Amino acid sequence: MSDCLFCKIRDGQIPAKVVYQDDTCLAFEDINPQAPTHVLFIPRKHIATVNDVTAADEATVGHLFTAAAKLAQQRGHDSNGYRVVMNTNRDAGQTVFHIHLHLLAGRPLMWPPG
Ligand code: D5M
Repeated sequence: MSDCLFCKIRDGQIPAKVVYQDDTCLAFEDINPQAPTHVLFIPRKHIATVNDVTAADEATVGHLFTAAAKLAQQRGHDSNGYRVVMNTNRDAGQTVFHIHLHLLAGRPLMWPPG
């Protein structure tokens, strides 16, 4: 999608600190980190919100979780713990309409999140 911020990061038109990429997804540091580790995992395919995920996208979306878990393990967060979250629409505070899995770790994370 031409005016999507994360599509532009995917295409290299906007810089980002990319920490992982493969044929299905891209992961980069959040510009406004809320924890010592705050990485966003996006599918290469543009999907605006979780409401737009179809059965055909299940492997793609599942892949975001395995990629995030792998990075969490590489950074040593698997034993202390981490959070993966995907915000959807206004009440959840979604601001970029290309789905992204937040990986947050490196400090105790409050629950409920607010
Ligand atoms: O999360 C959207 C997230 O995207 C939010 O944590 C900031 C982050 N963001 C916004 N612009 C950039 C750029 N240019 N690089 C890296 N990260 C960025 P949401 O769940 O939609 O509220």
